[in-house]
Amino acid sequence: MGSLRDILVPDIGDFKDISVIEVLVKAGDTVKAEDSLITLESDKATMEVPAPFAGVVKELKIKPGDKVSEGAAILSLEISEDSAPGPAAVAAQKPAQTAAAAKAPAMQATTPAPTQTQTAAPIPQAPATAAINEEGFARAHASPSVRRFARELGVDLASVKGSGPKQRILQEDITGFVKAALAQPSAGGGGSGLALGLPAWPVVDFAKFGPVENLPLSRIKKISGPALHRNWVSIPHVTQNDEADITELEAFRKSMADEAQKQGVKLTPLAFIMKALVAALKLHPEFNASLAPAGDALILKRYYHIGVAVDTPGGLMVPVVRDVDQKGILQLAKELAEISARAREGKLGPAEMQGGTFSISSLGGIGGAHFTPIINAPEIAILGVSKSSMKPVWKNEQFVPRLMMPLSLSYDHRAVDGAQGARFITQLTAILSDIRRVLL
Ligand code: CAO
Repeated sequence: MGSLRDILVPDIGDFKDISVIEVLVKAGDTVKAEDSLITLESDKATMEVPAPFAGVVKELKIKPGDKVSEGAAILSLEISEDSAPGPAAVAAQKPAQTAAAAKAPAMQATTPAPTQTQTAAPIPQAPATAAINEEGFARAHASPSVRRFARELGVDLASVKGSGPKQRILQEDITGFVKAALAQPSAGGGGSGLALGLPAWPVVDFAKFGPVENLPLSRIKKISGPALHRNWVSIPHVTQNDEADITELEAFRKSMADEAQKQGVKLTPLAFIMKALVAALKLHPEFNASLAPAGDALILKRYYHIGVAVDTPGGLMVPVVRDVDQKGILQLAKELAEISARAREGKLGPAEMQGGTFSISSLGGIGGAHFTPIINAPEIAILGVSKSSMKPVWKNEQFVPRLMMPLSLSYDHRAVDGAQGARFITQLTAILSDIRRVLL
């Protein structure tokens, strides 16, 4: 049996009747010397009172909301016989305090305790989940133990909403914040989705500078925007550009146009691109894949369902053409026309936009050369197609006019190396340059 001793509120400078905002222990708890017992809050700062000795809490003598001054009993502690006094006991039980930003200097001036824990100072972060805005962190209204807890989890207090009195951030606010962040869909492969710790978006009153009009985003944009944003910020994109010589392919397409038309099909380059793409995917299966949720494996798919971005009046939609490897060019062209028409009429069902293994975004019918398509997660890569044009190409010791089609391959660098990306696009351009290679 150890001796029973009352632990008192230590010298807290000139402060009197300070609120107890947290009691961090309960009867029966075993505490070590220096463990925090309570948090006090004046109008200038919050501070924690550490245990001067190790022992077992026998009885609490205060509760949150009480007002205390130096000498008030906090709890009775059964002190272990072998317990050496902690530095807090040696330093007359000075409380640990934290700066409440601009409020701090006054408090620091009154209690310059050598044992105090300056929890506002950077503590090395555990798994770095988010960048911490130090200024905002220091300004946040939270006790030292909550600050320490937030540091350990890499949570930026500036982003956490406090549910305590005067919006004080409590430990459960931090756990709630982390849970909410973890519940956000990850990018497949481990993106935690925690807040990025970026400065707030500037709010500008544009009308101050000239006439403005408010154009609400379409329903599709409102849905696709956050997904595009997630994919853009959580997937390390690399975009590899190239040009495919489609001179022969285009001649073949034109020679087939009448035959296709007789079957009611409009043959555009896209059906050929899809077929060439699947041939390249078969040779590079790591592009027809998704990262496993844990981010430690690639799930290779043995089916070839190609998503095609369709520009509709309401916004971008990506219907999926299934089993492209098992279909001929004319059938693909027919299906493309059908799904893009239905997308534009807003008649696509959700199932028709699921199950894609790789996507194509073709702006070839519009113009421009090369762009950075955003990967359609959880796919690994996406092919951007731009408008082909005649260019002088150096061939057999002379420049010859060739029809060149710009291609932009964006891939997830977590799953695919630069060399693989370059090999894939080189393979694809080779197939498009000689479409007979699809048969190989
Ligand atoms: N180079 C040159 N011409 C091209 C071409 C290319 N790469 N691709 C298509 N064309 C031509 C077609 O041959 C067609 O010519 P004609 O009318 O003279 O026959 C014309 O451009 C229009 O083609 P299209 O766009 O109607 O048909 P498509 O099969 O190429 O594309 C579809 C279908 C649905 C992909 C397309 O209509 C579309 O919506 N594209 C936009 C996709 C998009 O918005 N992507 C961005 C996503 S990120 O915001």
